[in-house]
Amino acid sequence: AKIMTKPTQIWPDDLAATYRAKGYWRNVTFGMWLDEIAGRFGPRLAMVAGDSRMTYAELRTEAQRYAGGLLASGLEPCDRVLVQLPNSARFLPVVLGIMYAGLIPVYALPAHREREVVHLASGSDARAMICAARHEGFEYAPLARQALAACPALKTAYHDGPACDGVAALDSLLSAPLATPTPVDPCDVAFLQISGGTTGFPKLIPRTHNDYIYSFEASAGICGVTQDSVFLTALPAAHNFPMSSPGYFGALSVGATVVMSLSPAPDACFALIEAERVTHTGLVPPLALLWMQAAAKTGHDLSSLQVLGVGGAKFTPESAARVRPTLGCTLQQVFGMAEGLVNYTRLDDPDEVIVNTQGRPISPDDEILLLREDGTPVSEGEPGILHTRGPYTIRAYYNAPEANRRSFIEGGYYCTGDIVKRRPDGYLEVQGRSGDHINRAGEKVSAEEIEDHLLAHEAVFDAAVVAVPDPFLGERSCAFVVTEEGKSVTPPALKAFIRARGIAEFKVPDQIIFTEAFETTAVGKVDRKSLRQILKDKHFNKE
Ligand code: J2J
Repeated sequence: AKIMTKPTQIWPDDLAATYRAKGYWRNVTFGMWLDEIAGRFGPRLAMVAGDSRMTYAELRTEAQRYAGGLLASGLEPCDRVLVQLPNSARFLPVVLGIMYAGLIPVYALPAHREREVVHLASGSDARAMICAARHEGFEYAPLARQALAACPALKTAYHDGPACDGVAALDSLLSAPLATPTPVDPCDVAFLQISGGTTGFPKLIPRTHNDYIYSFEASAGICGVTQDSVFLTALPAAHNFPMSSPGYFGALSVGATVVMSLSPAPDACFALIEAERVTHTGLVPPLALLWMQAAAKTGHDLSSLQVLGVGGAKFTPESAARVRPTLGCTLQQVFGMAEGLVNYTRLDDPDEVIVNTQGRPISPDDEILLLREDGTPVSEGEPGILHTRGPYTIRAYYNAPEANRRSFIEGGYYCTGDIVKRRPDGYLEVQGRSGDHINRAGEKVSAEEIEDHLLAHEAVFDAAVVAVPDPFLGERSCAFVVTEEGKSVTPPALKAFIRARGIAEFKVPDQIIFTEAFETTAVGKVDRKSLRQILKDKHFNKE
């Protein structure tokens, strides 16, 4: 029997009425939105990806053909479709086609492997999945077969290649175009995204048409994206940052051109910047550092670049100050999250603000609370844990009652876990975080999830994973491991074991330290959070 737990996202009536009255929620679905932009910008260039160049009209037709094929395959409105595509020419037509058909994309990263894909597919009851044939040396068909075998609700997998052994060709979905979008409620969930998360099980983030369209349309304005802009998608397109801050959706909403790069590396991107006269892009701090280094010796003309958004992890003031001198463009700091709230420095802010802060919220109706550990508000200027609610911040994760009790407080505020200071001018400075994850070059890795993988090894008695400052990655992961008595394992063997469990490479610990039995304090056993802190202090914070 088909499982029908339709994802929802509900704001209280009074707030919803306010968001509507103030025009944040336009009551437009992604399907209607695609019709809108195709109507307004039809003959303009919408997308460049490899050899493919598509106008807005062509992008819509291509999406309509996927939509027609998906519905002809037997999928019904609200069914979930897992998408695991790199930044190829397929990405936009496929995800827009899914939404045009009234279906719900579930975004996986190309770096995800069996564990993550199965978790996402089963957690969302996905009925179909669409993946690449090959990307960065990895074949996706075997992964798709593993997912089909592990997830009973998952009936069909398509890959971007010829049909093979249980996996259909993505091209087989290109059929008669669906003339009009399948009607869905703009308050319904448009897609599901994976959260970085601090628990062992990544949660699913349900974003609605209304809230998301507001977030990227408002972002396009704040980021200075216009019809004449060219936006480069350098980061993996499934991430919220390149999707919406302002992202390819923000760019398309104003008639700009979106350029897709299969790699965020300077050589690939610099060539595209020069060839397509790219004006806007977004990067995580380690990539921004790499680009600044490479710009000094590049032969490519980067003069078209106007705005570089940097976010996902803290960008130090020293690095921030080097953006204009090295890349010749304006830096825009972006402090956002897939759960909603996005803060930007404004393009006309003084350098001091651009260099030292992570910006202020998109919306006047983004409400911010800075609380102490005990839940009381901090006094003016004191750092606190950021809680927020607003017109595009979720009120709950999908199907996760326990996580929801931990992550949302009275009034529906989302607890970001970020420790933030608010300046008198309203700008935020990110100081740290209270949750136990590793922010590895912008990818969030849950300590608990990796500990569980380590514990699965027969020689591992106990494990604790911590974040360690890293000059390039921002943070790297270090696993402290206590072995079973009489057993041993080498770090490379343990890494190989973790990798073989089928997880994204960025989750494999960067460093492994074997240690004696974990300390317990005089009063007894400590909780895992304190244990991680004790280990970290002992090994890395030696003065
Ligand atoms: C410090 N920490 C930051 C920043 C995010 C735009 C930009 C980023 C994301 C993103 C996003 C930070 N300085 N400038 O979705 O739309 C950390 C915080 C935050 C977490 C969210 C967007 N920018 N962070 O990174 O869902 O800890 O979204 O809570 O991946 O990244 O991670 P994620």
